[in-house]
Amino acid sequence: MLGTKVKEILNEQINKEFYSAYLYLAMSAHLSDMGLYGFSRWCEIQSREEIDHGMILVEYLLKHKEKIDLKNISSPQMNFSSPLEIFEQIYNHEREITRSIDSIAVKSDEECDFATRNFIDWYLKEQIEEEDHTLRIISKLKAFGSEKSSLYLMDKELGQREYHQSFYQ
Ligand code: OFO
Repeated sequence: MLGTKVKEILNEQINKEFYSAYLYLAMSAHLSDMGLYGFSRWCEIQSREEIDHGMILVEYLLKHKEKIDLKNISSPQMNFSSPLEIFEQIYNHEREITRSIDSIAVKSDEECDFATRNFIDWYLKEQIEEEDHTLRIISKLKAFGSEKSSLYLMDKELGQREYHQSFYQ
């Protein structure tokens, strides 16, 4: 049986993951409008991964015979000024998600819900990767992003990203 508070914050986390998917989709659409199709693809794939993250939480709750509470998803910001602004926002957003995952780990410990404490490790690792990838892109944008030819090459590189469905094992 899962902890009472843990169940609540897992349901809140489902909402945050689906909101993240919305946010990445908005960014992807904006980048596509700017003609940066590789950046756009990167964000679109991230949006799909966020849906997977939400679904893994749903499946986890269902496996434990717990109730799913699907809350409203807010509209994300739709307009941005530059790829650098977008990736800085992504980094800040992912830092907040990390804090939110950390608080699930803390709650699981407080409620002696060791199943969830173990489960949430997968998300903690995922956050380390996401923050790292985003910071690398920000560093490159800061170093070369003002040159059109470099931006073109970065766009090509980010466009190579492939979608792999995320699974919790
Ligand atoms: Fe952006 O990561 Fe989900 O959890």
